[in-house]
Amino acid sequence: MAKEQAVSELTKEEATRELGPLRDQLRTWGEEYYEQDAPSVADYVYDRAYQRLVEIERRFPDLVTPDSPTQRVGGQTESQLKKVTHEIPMLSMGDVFSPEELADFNRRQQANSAVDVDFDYNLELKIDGLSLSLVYENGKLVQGSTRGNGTIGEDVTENVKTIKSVPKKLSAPLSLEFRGECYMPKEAFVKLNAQREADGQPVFANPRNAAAGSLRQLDPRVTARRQLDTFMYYVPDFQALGVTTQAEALEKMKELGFTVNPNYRVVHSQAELTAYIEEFTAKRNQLPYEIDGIVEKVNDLATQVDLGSTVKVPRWEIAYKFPPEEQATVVRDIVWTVGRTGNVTPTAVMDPVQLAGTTVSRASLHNPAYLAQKDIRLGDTVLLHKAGDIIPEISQVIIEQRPDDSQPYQVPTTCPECGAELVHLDDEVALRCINPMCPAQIKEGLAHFASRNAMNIDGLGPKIIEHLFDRGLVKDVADLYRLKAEQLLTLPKFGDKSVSNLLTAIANSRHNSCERLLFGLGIRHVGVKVAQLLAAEFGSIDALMRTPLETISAVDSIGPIIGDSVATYFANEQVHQLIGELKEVGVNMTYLAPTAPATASDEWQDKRVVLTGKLTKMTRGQAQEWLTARGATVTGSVSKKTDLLIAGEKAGSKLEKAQTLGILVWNEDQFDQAMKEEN
Ligand code: 3B8
Repeated sequence: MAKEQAVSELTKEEATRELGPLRDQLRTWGEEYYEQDAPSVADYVYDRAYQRLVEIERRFPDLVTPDSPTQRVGGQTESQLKKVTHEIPMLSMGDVFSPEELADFNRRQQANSAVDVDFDYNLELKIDGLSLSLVYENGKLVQGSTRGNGTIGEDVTENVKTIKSVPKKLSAPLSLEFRGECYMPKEAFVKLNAQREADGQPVFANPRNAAAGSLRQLDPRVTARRQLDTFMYYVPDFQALGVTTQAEALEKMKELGFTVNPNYRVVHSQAELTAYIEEFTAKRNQLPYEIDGIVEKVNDLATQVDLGSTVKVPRWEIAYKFPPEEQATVVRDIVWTVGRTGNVTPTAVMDPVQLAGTTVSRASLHNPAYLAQKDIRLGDTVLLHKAGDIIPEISQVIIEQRPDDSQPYQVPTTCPECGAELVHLDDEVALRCINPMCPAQIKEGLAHFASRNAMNIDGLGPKIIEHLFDRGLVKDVADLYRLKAEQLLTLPKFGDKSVSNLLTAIANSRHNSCERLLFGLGIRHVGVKVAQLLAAEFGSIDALMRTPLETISAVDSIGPIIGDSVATYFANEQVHQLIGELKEVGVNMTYLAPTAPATASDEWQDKRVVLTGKLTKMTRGQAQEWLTARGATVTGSVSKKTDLLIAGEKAGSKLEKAQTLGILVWNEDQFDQAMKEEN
């Protein structure tokens, strides 16, 4: 970065020259941030530039213009949501960037007040979300709104009602407004972005943008799926609550049913203030939500009133913003990987650096549009940070350090795995390989099919799938069920035991309830929950295949996008063929509704069980006794009528026969577990 000239050394001409572009830049960034929920730079890049504008304007007050970004309260509102007027304006907060500046602020605040004892401060974590106003009448939630520009916000009442932590009814019949922060937990943010990337949607830059984008939806069903959460922290009319300090107000809000962040603390001295800052600077990465600083509030509410507010910010509170955790490094390569859905994503490979506790050398660049917007090139020095404290992300290129011979990066036009032409589907930002025979997609698809939430085939991970695919043993998911022991024995590090375990795991997956298959097929927009809903609603894959689009879309919380995706998938002739093959190899196609916990006698009554191999945790006699006591029949040979084979060590021909017949197989541990659970 060009070394910035200190504001104190600027001549007025230099300041004038700098102000125009600086304000333009801030306006663009502000629009991206407030209106599109999609900033192109990290927050501290914006903060730093804004801070510089403030300093220049403070030094040359006659250069302040009414349209300067410093003269606006909050962001603009520009959306299709209904507008709400805030009777009491929703202010933002002033900020400082070092503990020294904070101490200065406190000295000035104290000097300007009539009170001559030292203030008690209530310290709170600064949650990185968006401000939320909740209005209650007689204890009933009647309105939820965003800050908007501070005076006019957006009506998000229906959306807010989908947030679990927002009480629809208070524990007392109050008519009052409450304010707080709406945020997205880190984990939900990571999952949402992974899903969006797979769906070809642009990803959110950080949890706050994800929260804003999720709350400001026209369709509350979208909000409902986004796992938003809240921490409430402010009551404009505190007298109505009958409290005298901020800490009491927080406690009172808890009693009323709100969620209040538990990490607040009243401090009485500079030493305690410093200790709090140090404690949470160290803990911030462990918290399940993102914080970007610490809020300091004068604890006594009457003193808050005395101190009052400027047009933009209260004088009784200030935010201390954490220094950015960022590292400079050099981009050495950009690699492209093909996902299960054909989504081809770029990843920057950089010189490794330490960042927020881990070594980082890769950062997703998401899609070509993102790459182009940031204009990231090979050889560029970039600043890295972690979005949501977790995901490494390039915040900006340091243009001044770009090599002279640098060339814009050329996005590939063909699939790195199969060479097929890459395309953009519909309005997707994602680049896709739409070759159904693309090996990368098939392998990813197989791994997804076997994964824990899908068919849950233990031991069938990506490495083994790679081997099976490369040897031509498995081309689609039905092939998995046709694998033979001899074939698996040719895999590296595979012996009798591992072969038998894998075959058993594959064979057992035939008995899964069909929502696992439905999810495992990898239909667009069909996640675990949707698969469960569809399976429960229609009862079988066949029934679902016969169901028209309108009927699927009409299912509660399904809707037209998912409905269309499912109907289109099952209209495909190749899909019919695959389902046919899966039936042939004995994969269950029906929904096995989870039953109420079976009573001991129920579960085993009339079951035909075969014991084979050597048992180590019990004798065969004990196992037999336990089973027959519960109404099961223990037989000596495996047939189509057998319900379960319990296979101990060195199980031989009976195990093989059970596997060919598609009979459920347990190992001794599974049986032992079942015995324990029942006793
Ligand atoms: C008054 C009080 C704004 C805020 C406030 O975690 C006001 O208190 C505010 F005008 O924005 N992000 C907090 C947080 C934010 C605010 C706050 N308290 N803990 C936050």
